Amino acid sequence: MIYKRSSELFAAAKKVIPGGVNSPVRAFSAVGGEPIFIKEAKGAYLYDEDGNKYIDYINSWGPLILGHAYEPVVDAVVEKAKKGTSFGTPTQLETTIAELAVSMVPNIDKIRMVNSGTEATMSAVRLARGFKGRDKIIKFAGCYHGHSDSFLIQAGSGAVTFGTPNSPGVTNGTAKDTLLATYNDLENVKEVLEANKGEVACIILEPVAGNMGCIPPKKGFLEGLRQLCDQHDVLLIFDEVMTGFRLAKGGAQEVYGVNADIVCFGKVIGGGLPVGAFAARNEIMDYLAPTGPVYQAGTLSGNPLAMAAGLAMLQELNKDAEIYNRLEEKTAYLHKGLVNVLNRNKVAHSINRQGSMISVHFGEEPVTNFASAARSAGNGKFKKFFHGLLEHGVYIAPSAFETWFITDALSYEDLDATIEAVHQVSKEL
Ligand code: KE4
Repeated sequence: MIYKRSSELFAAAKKVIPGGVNSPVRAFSAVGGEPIFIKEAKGAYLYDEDGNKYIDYINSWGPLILGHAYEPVVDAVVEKAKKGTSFGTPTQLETTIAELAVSMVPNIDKIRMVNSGTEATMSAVRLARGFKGRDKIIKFAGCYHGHSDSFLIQAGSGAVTFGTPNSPGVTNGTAKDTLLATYNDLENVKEVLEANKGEVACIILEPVAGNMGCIPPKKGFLEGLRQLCDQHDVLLIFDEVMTGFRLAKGGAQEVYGVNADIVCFGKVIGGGLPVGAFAARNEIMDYLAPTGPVYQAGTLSGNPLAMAAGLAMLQELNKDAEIYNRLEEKTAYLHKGLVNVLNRNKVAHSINRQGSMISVHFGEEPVTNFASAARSAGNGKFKKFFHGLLEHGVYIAPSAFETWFITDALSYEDLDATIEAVHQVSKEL
């Protein structure tokens, strides 16, 4: 592949944008080399500024579950834009999409729209702290909930002590209220709760982790968290920014049959435009301004243009239940093909999958938490794998800690081409 034009554009970008990107993971720092600049996209394909075509497994990090430039979404946005993009007033459209989301997702009565997944999780944690009148939260090492201060925390000295900042600019004052636990380890969560009795407002997690690669919850893990939250009077927050409207209409709550107290959304709910949201039963959501004392706000929250995209997307997902079966079948087909070629080339690997989320990990051990994901990511094979696939016209996330997102726009020919590319690349791993 020729990347001449992308390289020129990257040089220009770096002069006026930090690192040349508006979000760090796009800079290819984890895999080396320079990022490609995309000119346009349609369906399952990306077209870069040098005219190269790629089968896309990132899809803007999850939102474009039906493929790029999906016509019902594009048409809705174009029509809405002609009538104004944002008024800063209530609009009927916001009620329409809220009613649809509430009808699709179990265990929520009201939903508040925001502009990103970060805003959704940040607001959900503030609401939980305000509702419970407690300061501490528990999150899991390796789960990513966006870049608000309470989440940019790494494990503290002991397993049950408070966290420490993992970014300059995050204060120790903030970090002390974030406790770290180990994903898929209920005993550890029990320890942390016992060591902080009566001080924890909520536990927040990705019900299927997508930021350590894809890591599904072990059998009983989510149910166990629900029980622990009930025993300790703690709110359970599902960060479904990735899984919401992707794993099923009702997301992970529907798939696993476990009720969260607050659910956060992003990505798919916006159909490719900036939308995040958080939702819960009346008792909790009515604690939010202006009906309750917990403050939260946003100039462009629920703006008509983004709501038009989100509503068109949710309507498509709501009317055709077969979409989720097709996504499941395509992902299972890809999974089987990848196992075949990696085994044929004698490449030690494990593949994690849930619904249309899948990830490939190199090494012998299963990847079930952050530590095992980090060991697998550290063996250097992923870099070669990523660049080899890029050369074969397959675009996966430029980090071993990310997930592949399967879209309904992918054909079985695309999947076969991807499997063949992995076969060719893995010969050299
Ligand atoms: P945003 O603020 O980026 O919209 O959402 C934050 C967020 C919250 N929760 C989960 C589970 C998420 O995966 C994310 C964002 N995901 C990353 C990809 N791993 C976004 C990509 C990026 O940072 O550019």
